[in-house]
Amino acid sequence: MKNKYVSYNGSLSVKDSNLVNQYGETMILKGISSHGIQWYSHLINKEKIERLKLEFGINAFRIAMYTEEKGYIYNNNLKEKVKEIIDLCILLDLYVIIDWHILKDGNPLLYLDESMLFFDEISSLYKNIPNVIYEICNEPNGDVTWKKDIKPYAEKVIPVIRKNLSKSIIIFVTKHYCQGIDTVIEDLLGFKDILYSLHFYSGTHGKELRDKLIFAKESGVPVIVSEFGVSDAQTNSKVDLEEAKIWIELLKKYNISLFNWSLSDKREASSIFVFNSQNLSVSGEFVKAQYNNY
Ligand code: IDC
Repeated sequence: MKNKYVSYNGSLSVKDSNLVNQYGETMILKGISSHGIQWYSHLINKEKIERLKLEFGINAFRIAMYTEEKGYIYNNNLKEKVKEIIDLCILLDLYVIIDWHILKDGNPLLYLDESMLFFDEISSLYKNIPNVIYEICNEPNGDVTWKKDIKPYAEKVIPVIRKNLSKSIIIFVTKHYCQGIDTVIEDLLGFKDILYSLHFYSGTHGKELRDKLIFAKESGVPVIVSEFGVSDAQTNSKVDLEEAKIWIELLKKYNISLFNWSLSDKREASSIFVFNSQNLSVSGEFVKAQYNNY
């Protein structure tokens, strides 16, 4: 990879089980995820994103658009915010993930119609723009299964995007908060250029989930870590940097793209900034150091 930005790498695709650029060279996306844009979009501006580019060396950004919790379902104006951030990322030569951030709404089928309309509009608007990557679902959870709910959702939404543009990376989930990377191999989607997401929080997820990742990679599953935190997943109250290091070493071994949660200064361990400040938190400093070495 001569240069990590969009102007060089162009339109991405999946070859064998790896992410590649327009020349077929291995490609790694190194990014930060926003926090929920219904709460923290004031932090997403040119100055901050340029700072992340310079200090963390990111070449990608993820826009977390929650559906519930005062998210898109209740406030369609968030779509305008999404477009603004996409345009900013285009200006800064970055890849950008649009994340349909289901969470409390554990079943992606709940807002299927809204999702189809949203992705139809966005993918037709950004048809010829190689920057944009579509993450059509964040983390399914609760009483849902791959066969009954999760896969059928993908089979409805992906064709909507593909009708507007034949190429572009689409990120799809694995079951139970993206912890099921070892089981997708049994029933892969029948579409090209799909990356399957694994999410980890180093204070909660350790060797057991890493073993699933190793199994998936060795079986030829294309994987992306579209969200990880160096804190625990539930209380988000303290970091676990030792475990995070082991994780990042493993991702490096397989050239896996990764997105850190999150660009915020909320009083929680995974925020990259200290509460109410522009100073990097313990998590922020750690991720910055790791990224500069990734
Ligand atoms: C958390 C935020 C927190 C917010 C909560 C809303 O950090 O401030 O109140 O969502 O429900 C995930 C989710 C991500 C979570 C994060 C940490 O994708 O939305 O963010 N997490 O709990 N999966 C595992 C952990």
